[in-house]
Amino acid sequence: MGERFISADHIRDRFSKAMSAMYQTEVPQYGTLLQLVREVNQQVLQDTPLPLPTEEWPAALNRLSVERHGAIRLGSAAELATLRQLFAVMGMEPVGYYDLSAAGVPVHSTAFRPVSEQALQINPFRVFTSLLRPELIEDPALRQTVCEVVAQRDIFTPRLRELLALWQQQGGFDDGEADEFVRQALETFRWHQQASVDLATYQALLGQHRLVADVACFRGPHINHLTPRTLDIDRVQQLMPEYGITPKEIIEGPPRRRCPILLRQTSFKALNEEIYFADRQQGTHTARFGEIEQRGVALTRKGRALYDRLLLEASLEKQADNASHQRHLSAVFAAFPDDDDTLRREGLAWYRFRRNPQVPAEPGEDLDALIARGAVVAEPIIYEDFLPVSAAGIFQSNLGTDKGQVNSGNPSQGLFEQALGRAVIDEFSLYQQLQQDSLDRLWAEVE
Ligand code: OOG
Ligand code: NI
Repeated sequence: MGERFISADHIRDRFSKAMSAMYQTEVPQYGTLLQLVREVNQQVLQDTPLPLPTEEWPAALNRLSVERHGAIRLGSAAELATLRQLFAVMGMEPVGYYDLSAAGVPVHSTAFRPVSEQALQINPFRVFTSLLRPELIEDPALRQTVCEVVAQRDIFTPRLRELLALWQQQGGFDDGEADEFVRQALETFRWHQQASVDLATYQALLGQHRLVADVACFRGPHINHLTPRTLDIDRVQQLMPEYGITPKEIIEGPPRRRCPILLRQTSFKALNEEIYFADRQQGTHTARFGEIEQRGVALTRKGRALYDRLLLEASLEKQADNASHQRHLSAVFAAFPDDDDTLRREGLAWYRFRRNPQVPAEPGEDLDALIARGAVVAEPIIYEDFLPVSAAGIFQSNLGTDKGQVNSGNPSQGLFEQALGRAVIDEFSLYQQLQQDSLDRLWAEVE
């Protein structure tokens, strides 16, 4: 890349900040939530310093302060294919395949995100991107209406399409082009108070499935939430009402633990917003909400299988409120080791290894011995992805209890990848590579 080009990581950083600023003006409660998360994170950091060498604090704190994910829902393969190019400009690649039809939601999804360690450190911005599956809409007439209204819209500005072509040609953007790209890209994610269909069509689609109406009735795939990362989700959940925000009842994901795993999430319910329809009638639509999350160590396939099994076991017994849900979850998850040493030795979670220069390494020592003597520190590799069961819980808390009529539980990764125009990256291979890279560096240092 020529020197005049701005790096993909910095374009992503600009974009995520512009998106956050836009969403704060669109949904003021999101701004309040950011403030609350900032305060709680500061408190946690005062009480427990980061478990990292001090020279790495500034980068870690910067990452924490910019860290967010967003979510959008697309209507067609063509939209997804162009969106993939838009995200590629920002170094965001499709990672993972999520089948939400299992939860009665007629979409399947991936997460666009940076993948290298360095890129994640600069700004780990991710966008959970869902694609509507019209084949799961049972009523043929409604299915046709959806496909028609989606085919008629262009969710990208003409200038954005020009900029994407320019980027392909040049292989990058200079400072001015990068700024213009960010401005144009933002337009795709903006909220539209005007629906592109009349009230009757909206209501028909709503009757099929709320999400179908959300995808098909607007000119663009408005960002439906942005999620900051907190270091103590239980505390934020508890404080939300004091800040005038009503959280959803249950915190999704694993229970609170000494060694946090995967990710825990909670949200506040979607706003009821005024909409003007194409036939000038007025109505309301609920789509946009707020969410927070706490991230822990990434699990191996073996660890993930154990997580899935315990989560299923816990779900067999429904609990009345969050406190009893969390107590019950903790009891079931007693079967999941809760110290880094066991998690690592049993191959349940991924770690990054680093030399501790204060303790000399003896020749010929293996990893366990080096760690036991403190010559090497095993640091959890953070989970950067999503959890389909949690996502389904968040979808459902916003969609209400009516699940809508869709055929459920048939993943179709092949169809998704065909629409995307490439294969999604397997998230486990990324974590494995991060761990292996750190081991290679370690042995190069020790030997
Ligand atoms: C996406 C929900 C998934 C998460 O954090 O699991 C998600 C949506 O509602 O479109 O964002
Ligand atoms: Ni989310």
